Amino acid sequence: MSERTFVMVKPDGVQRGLTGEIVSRFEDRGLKLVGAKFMQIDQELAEEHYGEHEGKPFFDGLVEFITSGPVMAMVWEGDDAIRQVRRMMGETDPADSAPGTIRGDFGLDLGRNVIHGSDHEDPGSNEREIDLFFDEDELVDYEKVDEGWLY
Ligand code: RTP
Ligand code: MG
Repeated sequence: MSERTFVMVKPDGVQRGLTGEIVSRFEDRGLKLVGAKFMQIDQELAEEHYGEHEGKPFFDGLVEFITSGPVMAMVWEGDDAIRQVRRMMGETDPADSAPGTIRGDFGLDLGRNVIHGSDHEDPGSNEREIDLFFDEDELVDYEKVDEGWLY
């Protein structure tokens, strides 16, 4: 089933110049980019985005990190996109992530793990995150020239 997922290159990924590499991986996988925004997240947005983790010991550090520099916020579309992106990302901790995954290839540690993707185990998190970061008119509906071969 075609669906949309929210993906973000975190401040460490942007600072290290990994944005293009990460975009390339999703393009190569056949996913379709339908929205992108280069931005810096403020405290309020960070606390809402990571609201599920409020009260946990790592919450304040997580908010501080995600607001520490620009991010590339994106929406990608394709069949089973939420789970496919999570598989391409690897595990939360880069140390547990297989080589070939984004966190397995580039992540440094649990905090600096380069990328965020909507949680496929939390239904609706994709739509909630997309709504949080994008207005409806910032998402682009279009067909790829090679429709039939790609999503
Ligand atoms: P994300 O939301 O950023 O895509 O990461 P995730 O789904 O793989 O992991 P999640 O459980 O949602 O945690 C969000 C971020 O919080 C940091 N974290 N630290 N025990 C800890 O110290 C701990 N657990 C999680 C990670 O940076 C994780 O990406
Ligand atoms: Mg998460």
